[in-house]
Amino acid sequence: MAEVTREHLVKTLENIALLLELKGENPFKTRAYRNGAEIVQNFDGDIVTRATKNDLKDIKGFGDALQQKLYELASTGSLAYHENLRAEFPETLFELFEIQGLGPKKIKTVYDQLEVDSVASLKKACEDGKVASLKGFGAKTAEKILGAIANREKFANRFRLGDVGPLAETLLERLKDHPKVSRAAIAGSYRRSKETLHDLDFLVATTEPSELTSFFAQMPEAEEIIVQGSTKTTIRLENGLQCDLRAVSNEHFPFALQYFTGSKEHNVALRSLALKQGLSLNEYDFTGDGEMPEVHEEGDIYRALGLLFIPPELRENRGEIEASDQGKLPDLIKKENLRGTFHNHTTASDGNNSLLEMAEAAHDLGLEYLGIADHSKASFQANGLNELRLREQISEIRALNEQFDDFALIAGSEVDILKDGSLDFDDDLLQELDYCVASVHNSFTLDEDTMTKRIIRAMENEHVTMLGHVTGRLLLKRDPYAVNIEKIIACASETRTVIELNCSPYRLDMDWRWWKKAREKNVLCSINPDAHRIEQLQSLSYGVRLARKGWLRRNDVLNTKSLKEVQAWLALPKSER
Ligand code: DGT
Ligand code: CA
Ligand code: CA
Ligand code: ZN
Repeated sequence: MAEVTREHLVKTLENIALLLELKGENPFKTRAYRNGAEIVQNFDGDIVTRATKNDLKDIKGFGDALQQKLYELASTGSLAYHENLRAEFPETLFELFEIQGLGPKKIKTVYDQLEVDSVASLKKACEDGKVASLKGFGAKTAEKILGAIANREKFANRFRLGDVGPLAETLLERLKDHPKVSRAAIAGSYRRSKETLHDLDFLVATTEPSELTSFFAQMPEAEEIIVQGSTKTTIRLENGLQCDLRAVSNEHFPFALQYFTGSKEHNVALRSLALKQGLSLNEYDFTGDGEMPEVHEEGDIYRALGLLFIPPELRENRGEIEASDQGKLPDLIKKENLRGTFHNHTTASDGNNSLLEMAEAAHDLGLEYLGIADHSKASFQANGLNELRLREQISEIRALNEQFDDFALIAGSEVDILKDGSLDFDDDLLQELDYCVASVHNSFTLDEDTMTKRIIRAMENEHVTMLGHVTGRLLLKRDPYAVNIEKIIACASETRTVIELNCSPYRLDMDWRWWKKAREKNVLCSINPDAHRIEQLQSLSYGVRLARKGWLRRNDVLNTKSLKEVQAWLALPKSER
């Protein structure tokens, strides 16, 4: 049985509510499940353990039926009632829930009246004008639905870096452990640390290529073999992710690694540089007249062209070849440089671990400090803290800090930027905090100018240390809201406001393409996990990868400062930072 999490409980209850709505069941029943989902979401304590022990009686809002279902779900990992409900509908119908802006009411209408039961049939019904003529729909809605379908197609077959990371590394280790493999790597967009990827490009050096391609195709994770050849094979994993394996000789390995790491644009530029020097570069070799440079590893290829080694993250043809040529490549930040981190949640708002658990986990990772930033009261759906609860949390943090000797919690808040750019707490309270992250969590549809002014107003506040998840994007899920990043960076520079690099695999926001510009304007970055449970502190490593991709060095990142340094820095007025 897979580990049951709070999210699993919440999602199942919400899904039941949706299915009941589709069936046209009475609204009270539907609401009971939706309320139940909310209670589970916000419960202050270990709800999963309680449910596993059927110890839910004294929790307000759970009827007997709901308690029984949570018990079954938590203790067995599945719920017969839910499975049965699902079985009443065609499996493809559930695709419709992935279409943004299409709620259960609308799904029910198209299902009942047009017999739409898949994305394909919905698309057709929109194109035929049938959706537009439905009561309560209209041409505008039909058009929006088509847009959302196009979006879904655009996102299809792409994967978030953080979601594929653990499995990618497991498969790589397996290849490295194979006795016939002398070197192995993952090339492609994964090695370049792109935020989303289409497929993984494994590479091995071996004297037995066909043995390796069959080994790869026969791994238990391979759901389907798409191509199997003697030097190249492509498989599909259970989640749909494709993996290429190329098996090459040890001599060709550096060339293959360079070539298949890409990007294509970087390779094109590199090849034309080589041609100017009379060398032709391909995925196997240098060729040309005269003596060829000796190449044992990838770095030798760059050296042969008179360049310094270019870290894979920078290979996007965005100035890295020129910088390498001029000896001006940045000395990129490393994971070990991080001394602490900011923006983390606890059970006080929508997190899953207590202050102490979060502190211990951060300490175990070798960090010297952990900035707490639970939600503020306007984020009621995330159980945001009001003034009283925040003040209690500040005291609790101060008390805990008395117990630690080589570690400190830093008291903060993820304060909502309200629609007009004012903050959810007044200055008196913000002043009591050690730091503050300001974030947008609602009114996403403002036009660019209004949104930009809204955020700028927040950054102008003396107590706003940093700006959280700048664009609100959720990778492969929700587009960024409209905001002028150039102006945000200029304002961050003037007001000495830090910009966060949110490490959640869904966010990785601000986008890596902007960090070089921010750095040129002396804007500091804070690499923040936005952790809602202790395990999510691990996503710091993705943050570092994206920071590297954004050309950031150690000194460009606030949380490379030691605890003492960061405390001194926080004590300065913004203008002196
Ligand atoms: P993606 O879409 O996330 O899989 O991105 P990549 O960069 O991993 O792309 P992929 O898997 O198609 O190819 C891996 C690398 O192989 C790519 O970054 C550069 C190299 N490559 C592939 N096709 C070409 C090509 O037509 N010309 C050149 N110069 N390089 C190529
Ligand atoms: Ca790839
Ligand atoms: Ca590929
Ligand atoms: Zn947030």
